[in-house]
Amino acid sequence: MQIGIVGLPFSGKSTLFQTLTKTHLDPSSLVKTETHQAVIKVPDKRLDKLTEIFNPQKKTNASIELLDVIGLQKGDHGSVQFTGNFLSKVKTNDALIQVVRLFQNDLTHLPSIEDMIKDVNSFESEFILSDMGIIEKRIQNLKKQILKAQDEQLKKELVLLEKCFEYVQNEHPLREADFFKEEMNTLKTYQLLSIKPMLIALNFSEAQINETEKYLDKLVKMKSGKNTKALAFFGQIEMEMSQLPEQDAAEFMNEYGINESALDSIIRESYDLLGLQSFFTVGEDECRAWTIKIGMNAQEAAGVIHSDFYNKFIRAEVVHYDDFIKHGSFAKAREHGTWRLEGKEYIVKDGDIISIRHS
Ligand SMILES: Nc1nc2c(ncn2[C@@H]2O[C@H](COP(=O)(O)OP(=O)(O)OP(=O)(O)O)[C@@H](O)[C@H]2O)c(=O)[nH]1
Ligand SMILES: [Mg+2]
Repeated sequence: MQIGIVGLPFSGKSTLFQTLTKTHLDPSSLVKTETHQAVIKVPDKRLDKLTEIFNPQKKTNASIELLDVIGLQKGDHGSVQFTGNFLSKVKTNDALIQVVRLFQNDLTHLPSIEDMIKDVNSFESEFILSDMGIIEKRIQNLKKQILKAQDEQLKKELVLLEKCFEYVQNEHPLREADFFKEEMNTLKTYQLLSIKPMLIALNFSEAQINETEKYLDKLVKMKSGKNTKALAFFGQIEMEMSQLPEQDAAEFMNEYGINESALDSIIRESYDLLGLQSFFTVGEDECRAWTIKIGMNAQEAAGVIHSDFYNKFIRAEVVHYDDFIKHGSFAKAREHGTWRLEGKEYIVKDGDIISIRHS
């Protein structure tokens, strides 16, 4: 899974990237022509607990690839201008985090609610405009092809694209539209932008800690459509915090009244947006969290571990994390019937501990 951090210049993208990846970028590398990329571990207290219990040689968290996307310029009237470099980085991302500056410093004024709305809208317009161009071109092409050969598949695609065109023409992002799974697969090949799930991350300074709700409420009213979420974070102090030892960071957070770190909340919201969940495999060699789409069955989940497990799947031994912890061991969980065998059609739940039986 790959998530791109986008936003206007000076909004705090690189600050958030450094917070989430717990890295420290050389200031000279923060020039606008470079894109930073890193893999982050998805924190999961359940995996930590399982590791404590099994004491394996290796612990492997689920991971997300994160991109700090650079290459944006602000146009004459405050509008955003997408560059080729920006588009090429962003179009393959599974989801986007848009950082919006709401902090003030020596160089900038304190943004108002209206400024926030303008920033979010100018970005959205650009996404929609870019998609409109792609869809329009494809529609023209399809019409030509259909004239030559009456292909039913192409006709179906044309109907789908005309529906999309109407949507963007009415200035709605495609992420809010309803598509069937098959339609989604077709649309994936176009690498559209407004279809990507979007997390809007409002970057406040710590002095505004009591004001975030006001901004968030307004934003949620304006952008309450499907596949969009919003949250507040405190870029500067959270970056400093992320570079402290864990214990000190916890005290620091307490002091500022921050309940959840940006890392935790952003990952949680991203999982939610993308319809993702985790299951675990445990053992003396490795305890590991795996990421799958909600709704995947046991055989599909086995395929995420290894394609052989998909092809040679027989059964899955399953116990939910909560039941395992409640009963304390596999044997006890079995006595209570919570550790059991499931067939390939079993729909995996978030927090299931699974062992695959294969031929
Ligand atoms: N006061 C304050 N300053 C911040 C905050 N977040 C970022 N900054 C500062 O704002 C400046 C820009 O932050 P960056 O993270 O580099 O912003 P960016 O979006 O990556 O900028 P570009 O890559 O140039 O588009 C830096 O000097 C940061 O230290 C914040 O929450 N509060
Ligand atoms: Mg930057």
